[in-house]
Amino acid sequence: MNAIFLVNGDITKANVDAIVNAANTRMLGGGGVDGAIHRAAGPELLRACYAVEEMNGARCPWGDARITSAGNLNARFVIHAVGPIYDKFADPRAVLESAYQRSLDLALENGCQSLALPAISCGVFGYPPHEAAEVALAVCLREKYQKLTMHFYLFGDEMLAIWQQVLDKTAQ
Ligand code: AR6
Repeated sequence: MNAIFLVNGDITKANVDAIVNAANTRMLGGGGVDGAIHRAAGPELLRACYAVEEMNGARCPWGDARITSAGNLNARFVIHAVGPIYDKFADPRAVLESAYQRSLDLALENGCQSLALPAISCGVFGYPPHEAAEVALAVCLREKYQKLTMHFYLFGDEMLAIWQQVLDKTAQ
């Protein structure tokens, strides 16, 4: 059984091998969890992001992820994942699924055992939280990821309750 824990809290306080960030394609910080992660990590994280190869202004395509060092965070890595803007994609579910999958693959490839993850796309990008929880947890429950310990950091009681409900249903 894959180890998935749900926390109501600030992901920048996580003590894990890698913290997953809900980034955008430029990967140079922003608002929401991205802004909080960059503030807590300090300028080393921004420098590490600038060093990621860029193509036409994008360091990370939609539905993909990139890994960097983590600056002052209590983690070895930050994994920058780019989820969909819900209203801009014909199939946002596939893009969100891919963003989580690529993040977990990068974690495995880099020898991580523990991860902290946010509700990617559930803020500014407007993804409905119930559907997002179904997508995220289905990926995390795959056999391929059973060696990972995954801590979802969710902001607020309402968000936590939604994810708990979906986890209880999915993990049966
Ligand atoms: N810890 C855990 N969760 C948080 C934190 C935190 N410190 N801060 C916010 N959240 P969002 P997105 C929750 O908007 O929708 C940025 O500008 C938040 O309540 O951060 O993927 C990027 O640069 C919500 O549930 O990410 C992109 O441009 C969830 O994290 C864009 O926003 C995700 O909300 C990405 O939008």
